[in-house]
This record gives sequence, structure tokens and C-alpha cells, in this order.
Amino acid sequence: MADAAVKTKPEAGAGEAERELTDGFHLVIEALKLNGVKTIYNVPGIPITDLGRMAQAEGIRVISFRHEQNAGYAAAITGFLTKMPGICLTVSAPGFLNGLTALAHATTNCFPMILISGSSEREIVDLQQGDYEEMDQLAVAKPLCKAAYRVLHAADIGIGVARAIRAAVSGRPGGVYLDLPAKLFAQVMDAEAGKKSLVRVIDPAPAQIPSPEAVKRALDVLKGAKRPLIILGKGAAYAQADDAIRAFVEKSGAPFLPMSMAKGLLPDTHPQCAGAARSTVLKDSDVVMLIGARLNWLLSHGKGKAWGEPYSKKFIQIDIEPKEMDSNVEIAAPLVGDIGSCVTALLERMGAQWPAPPADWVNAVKSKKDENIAKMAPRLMNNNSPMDYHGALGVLRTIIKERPDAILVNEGANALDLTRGVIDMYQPRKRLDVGTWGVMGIGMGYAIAAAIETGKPVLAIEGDSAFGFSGMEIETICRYKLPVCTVVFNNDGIYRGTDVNRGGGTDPATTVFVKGARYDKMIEGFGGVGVNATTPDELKRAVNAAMDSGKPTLINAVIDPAAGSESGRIGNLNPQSVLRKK
Ligand code: ADP
Ligand code: TPW
Ligand code: MG
Repeated sequence: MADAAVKTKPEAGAGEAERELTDGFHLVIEALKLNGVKTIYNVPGIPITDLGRMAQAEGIRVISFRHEQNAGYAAAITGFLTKMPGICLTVSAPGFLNGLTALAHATTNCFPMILISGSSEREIVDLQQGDYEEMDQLAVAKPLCKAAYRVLHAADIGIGVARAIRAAVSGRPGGVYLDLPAKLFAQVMDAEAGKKSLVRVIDPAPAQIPSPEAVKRALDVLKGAKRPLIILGKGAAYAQADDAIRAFVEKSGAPFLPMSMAKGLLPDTHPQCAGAARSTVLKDSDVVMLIGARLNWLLSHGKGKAWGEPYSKKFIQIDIEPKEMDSNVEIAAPLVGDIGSCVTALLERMGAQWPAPPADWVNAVKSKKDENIAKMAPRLMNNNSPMDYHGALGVLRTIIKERPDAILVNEGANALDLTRGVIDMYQPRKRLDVGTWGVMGIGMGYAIAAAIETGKPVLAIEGDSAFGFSGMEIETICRYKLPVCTVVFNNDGIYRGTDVNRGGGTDPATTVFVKGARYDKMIEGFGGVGVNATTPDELKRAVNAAMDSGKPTLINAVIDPAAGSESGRIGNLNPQSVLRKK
């Protein structure tokens, strides 16, 4: 606090001692530092330019982006990786709105983050008198986040920041909005009183212990299973209870299925991993235990053909959010609590002897899995030029196998679905992707935060369309010299590069881009390394060189424009017009 205060002489205070003052800027920074915030993801401008500068001066790492949405995604994934809220700092109205998509994304994905935005003055906003970048931001943010707060007095900054942190990380994590009007930053108060007003959040995400009855019920249902399945979701990855989860899964002996961002919690090569037999285990299991995974669209809502209906099954669900239970189907054994506490309680109660699941089930899953893996293997070894997805992914798969601590960021349609299916993950929280919404645009923001928060090299596998949503941030990557290797799977467009204008005009089709575009040239303009790769061998050499050197690199991987399929793996979700002309 000492260097954040100024000595001043009181105006009319003959005889009064010199006293130290502080202001809103410094109180915000001190409040964040006091609570362990080390990084702010930022786009400068009125009224927060100086806040960013001063934060940097006071030892917080301030990463300035080119667009708030990307800074917001960086903050969101910081929350997932660290269990502490990632902080995004934006200017008023338009900057705030640009950051809001990421705040809503964080809330949807249960990632803790705080969007701090400067705003205009209440007096003018509320009378709609047309202030600079006027907007009632608090009202706009409210429906899109877990909590929203505004601070009007410097003396309340400590409480405001504390509430934001606790709201973001406790219970089901999510996004929090913190509104700081311009006038607040310059408000002055006594430095000592300011220091006392700050709040360190003690035990921000208290353990939530499940009830013993619920633990017993869950184990009774699991024990009764003939064909058990455990589904691990990104909540399980978030919980950082890696050892307990692994011990539980192994003790249960049940096949497990990792959701996309839970891949690597146990290695995809683990003998119990049923990733390569996904449809079989969903269909044929009789008891399904969900650990930090919701029965949303990604799991066909727990019903229908994918789940083998009309045959029905029993669900056990571990989640910190009680309202999640019975959201789509009946949950026979709800286990409400934090995953670490729940899994530990289960392990304790399972005792030394836990019966293995019937061998015919375990063997059936294994043979399906072996069959699918064998089917895939030759496709991954093809050396076609232009490449198809499998040829390109075959080499990238080996690279991740050899560098299991690297972080994989992934978005696109085919570029997403095929990467998820092909590339095995070996460690927890190494795969970061589009999440619950399947949103395009997370790529460069995630890559930047992953490099900064973990210090590990990052490999971003991006569809050419997906990359375009955040592509300008390669300047940010070059500016901060981050070890990010971006591979753009360039198939000339969205899903495929072969579509034609069905009206016959000269405009290109709605899903295609410039043919033969060279994304690698973009990064060269910022001093990074650009490579055009037309074969799997070239791709492999370029990625290995990038991962070894740690230099910002962008590889334009030329993919056959005809190789992909509409919407990747989820084409069935497209509505079809009965009137559509082929
Ligand atoms: P996926 O997309 O991987 O299936 P979801 O995002 O749908 O995963 O589900 C994650 C779930 O994990 C959410 O319902 C959330 O409430 C829950 N969750 C997050 N953190 C914890 C935790 N520490 N303990 C228990 N549940 C958690
Ligand atoms: C914010 C809709 C889903 S996937 C995709 C779009 C535009 C791009 C697919 O093309 P890409 O991958 O990346 O080149 P590939 O390999 O199949 O060619 N806007 C947002 N989010 C989503 N999901 C979309 C649009 C979409
Ligand atoms: Mg594409």
C-alpha cells in the first residue's frame, strides 16, 4: 500500500499533520493483488487506460489484446486452468459489449471469471443524457452472468472485489461482472482507511461435503450395475482432484468416457478408457455415473436412440449444483457436493474390496475399442498431398504423445471433431476447446492465457474459419513472444471449400473463402515464423521446430477442400428445408 499512496498536505489544515491519500485506481489494484491476481487481460481506453498502466507498474502482468472478446476468452480459460477467476478489463459500452460474449461463455461453461469494465456516470446514464459511451452496463450484464455488482464509493472497492471473487468461484463457478464508473477511479480517501477497507477472501470456494446417505445410495446403485459407465466432464477436470478421481475410477473398474475437456484426466490410453467405443458404451451401459458433466445436448440429454432407448438406465450424478439433478432425466442417485469431497467420500466407503464389473461387459467394450482403433490406424498414416484431416492429425497426434505436457487448443468443425477423436491426451487440463456452446473464436485468447498461466508450450489446431475469429491476436502472441504454435487447417472455408453459389451469380458461395489463402504470411508481418505445409512430413517438421524453439509460429496446413463434412460430427443438428433445392 505504501507505494500506492501519496503524501499530501490537507487544504486548510494548519497544524494538521501531513496525511497519506490513496485513490480508486490504487484501491482496485491493491484489492486484486491482495487476492492473488497476477494477470489482467486488457484492452485500454477511457476510463481504464491508467488502471492498466498502474497495475503493470505495481507488478501485475497486464496483457493488452487487440479485441476484448479475445481478452475475455483468455480470462475465462484462466479460470478453468487455475480455479481462480481470470480478470478481463475493458472500456465502457462497446468494449464492455465485446467482452460480454466471453463473460456469458464463462458462465455457460462454469468457469470463474470477472469482467471489470469502466462505465459512464450514473447520473447521466440514468437520465439518458448522452454521456461518452453511455450504456446501463449493469442491467445488460445481469442476465448473462452469475452475479453483477457496481461500486460507487472508493471505500467499497475492497468489498466489491471480494464479492466478485467469491461469487465467481464458490458453488458452481461462473462469470461475474464488476462495474466501475469513471469517477470512482479518481476518488480520493485516506490511505490508512483505504488499506483497512480491503478484503482478503478467506476460503473463497469452501468444500461442499456430500451427505453420507447420498454417498451410500450412489455406491449401492453402482454396485448393482452389470454394465457400468463413468462419464468425466470438464467439471471434474476443473476440480483438480486428479489423484482421487483416478483412484476412484480404477477401483471401480468401470469403463470411463471423457468429455472433450476432460480428456487426459486419466490418459486416453488407459485400459479403462472407452473413448474409442463411445456409441457402444452410451447405448449398452445400465448404470451411468456422471462426474462433473451435464446431460445437455453434448450427451443427447441422456435419452433417445444414442442411449439405447426404449431400454432405460440408472444415473448417478456428482455435481456441486443441486439444480442440475433431474434436469433432463431422473437421477437415481444424486450426489451434491464438490467433486474432490464426493470422490474421496466414495473411495472411503468403498473399502478395500470392491467387486470388478462383469468381465463380459469389460471385454465387450475392449473389443469394440480395439476394433475402432485398428480401423482408424491406417488412415492416420497416409501421406497425401493436399493433406486430409487424418493424415495431418496422424503426425500431430505423435507430437502430443511425445510432448504430453504441451497444451492443445482446438476449434473448428471438422478441425475440432476429428482432432478430438484422433489426438490422445495424457495429462489433465491440457485440452482446451469450444466448450458447451461450440463457440468459434476462443482460439488465440485461450492460447495466450494457456501460455501465460502454465508456462507450457501451446499447440493450437484451428479450422481456417475458426482462426479468423481471433486471428489478429497473433500480433499479441508475437508482441509477448509466447510459445504458441498455431496450425491452421486450411480447407478454403467452413466445413468444405468446394461449395458453389446456388444462385449462379459471381459471388462466392456462403461457406467458402479465398482459395489457396496463405495464413502463414500473416504472422510474418509481426516477426513470427510462418510455414506453408502441404504434406504430413512438412507439417511434422514445422510443428516440432516451433515447439522446440518456442517461437510464435503459424503453419498454414493445406487440407483438401473436399475432405470435410457439413458441420463436422453434428450435421444432424442442421434444420432441413423441405423446399430446399439441391
Ligand atoms: P462437459 O461439457 O465436459 O460435459 P459440463 O460443463 O456440462 O461438462 O459440466 C460441468 C459440471 O461440473 C457443471 O454442472 C458444474 O456445476 C460442475 N462442477 C464444476 N466444478 C465442480 C466442482 N468443483 N465440484 C462439483 N461439480 C463441479
Ligand atoms: C461464434 C458456427 C460452427 S463451426 C464453424 C462455424 C462458423 C467454422 C467451421 O469451419 P472451420 O473448420 O473452422 O474452417 P472445418 O475444418 O470444418 O472447415 N459463430 C460462432 N460460433 C459458431 N459455432 C458458429 C459461428 C460455426
Ligand atoms: Mg475450414
